[in-house]
Amino acid sequence: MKACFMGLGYIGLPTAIIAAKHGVKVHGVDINPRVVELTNAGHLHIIEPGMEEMLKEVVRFGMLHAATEPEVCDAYFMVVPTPFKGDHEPDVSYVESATRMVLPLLKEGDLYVIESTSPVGTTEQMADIIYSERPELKGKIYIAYCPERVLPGNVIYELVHNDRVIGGIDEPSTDKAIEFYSQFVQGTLHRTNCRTAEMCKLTENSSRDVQIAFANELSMVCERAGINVWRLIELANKHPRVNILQPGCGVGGHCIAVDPYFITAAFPKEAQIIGKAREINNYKSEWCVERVKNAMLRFELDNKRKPHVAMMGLAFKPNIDDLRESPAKHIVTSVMQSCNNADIMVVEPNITEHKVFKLTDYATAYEQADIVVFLTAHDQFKTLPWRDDKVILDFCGIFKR
Ligand code: SAJ
Repeated sequence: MKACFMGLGYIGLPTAIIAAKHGVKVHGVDINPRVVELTNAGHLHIIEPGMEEMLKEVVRFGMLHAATEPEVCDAYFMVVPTPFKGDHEPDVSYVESATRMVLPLLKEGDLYVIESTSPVGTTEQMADIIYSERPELKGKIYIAYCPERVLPGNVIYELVHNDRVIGGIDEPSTDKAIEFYSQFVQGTLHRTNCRTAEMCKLTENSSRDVQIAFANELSMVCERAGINVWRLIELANKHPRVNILQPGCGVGGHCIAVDPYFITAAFPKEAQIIGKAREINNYKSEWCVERVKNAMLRFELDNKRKPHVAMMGLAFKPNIDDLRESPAKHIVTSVMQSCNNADIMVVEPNITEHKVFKLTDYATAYEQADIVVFLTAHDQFKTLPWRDDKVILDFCGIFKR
């Protein structure tokens, strides 16, 4: 069995490596020659604990080879980005161009799978493209959708142990895809059709977005009402059927803040809560910016000098070094721009340098600042003592006060 992975990014590369480790001969394809070069040299171009050793091993044993072009295989996996175009409209052009690259290579009995997060109907759309170019393959190849669900940082474990949803364009396609994934997935492989599988991925992340929006909304209500939101949520969660998530400074990352738009773009009238949750989570970041600016003005009025401000955290969630789509980074940038680069120290303990921000050590920044703004709940910050002599804006529950 030889498999071709189109896209060697945060999901495609780890999946290709795990498949190779389980005896599948893998041909990995990326349009970026540097990614191909690094991969063939056994160097991981993404950040994922434990993955590089595995890559080195599969490359050494000749189980994984990367190139910029696909070659004849038995199974083809589309693991490319689905970004936005215009106003949050999903853009499936990468899926389409990856599909067109493998189209001439397809032969009877092959499996074609889309893993990329995709709007409902994409798998059928790609099947139409394949059959219009290769009508002789109709009913002779297997086409399915199988989204990934892994949490960055825990990919090695989750790729193998998470349950997966697999939806073919017909029953034999679902069977064939299940047969492939069962080579390395120990979680249950749940069968469905391709439209449900596409919607399932979008639903999982929208559900989390809606739940976080609820927590964020509560945090804004509670500030008005003079209630400690952290304690409130802790108490409400004592109810056996209530499980509220934690408020923060907004929702970031490349999935939860993105995928709900794939539903709202296609179903704007029906998807009311999903759309509103996106608005609330985006608004929460602007609300935080206003709070910081107001605290700085108040300090200046009271003390007749500009404050030293520490912005604690740039990553999009705790204990990672990933700044993509980070609300913390957005807040730091907005505050710096509106305050004409006043004395603002930027802290991110998980990275050593940044091309825009000059970074300060977290303990030094905490010590020197008059106003401390907690944006990302990194573990290091939780070791700091509460200080009555500082203005502390704790948007992510470091002190839960
Ligand atoms: N967040 C909160 N409050 C919370 C939990 C999270 O504000 O109580 C914020 C985080 O700070 C972050 C954002 O939400 O800014 C997203 O973080 P996350 O940990 O919820 O999710 P991701 O983006 O790292 O990964 C998600 C996962 N999906 C779900 O948990 C439903 C993961 O399983 C998916 O594979 C991934 O999206 C993806 O690729 O779709």
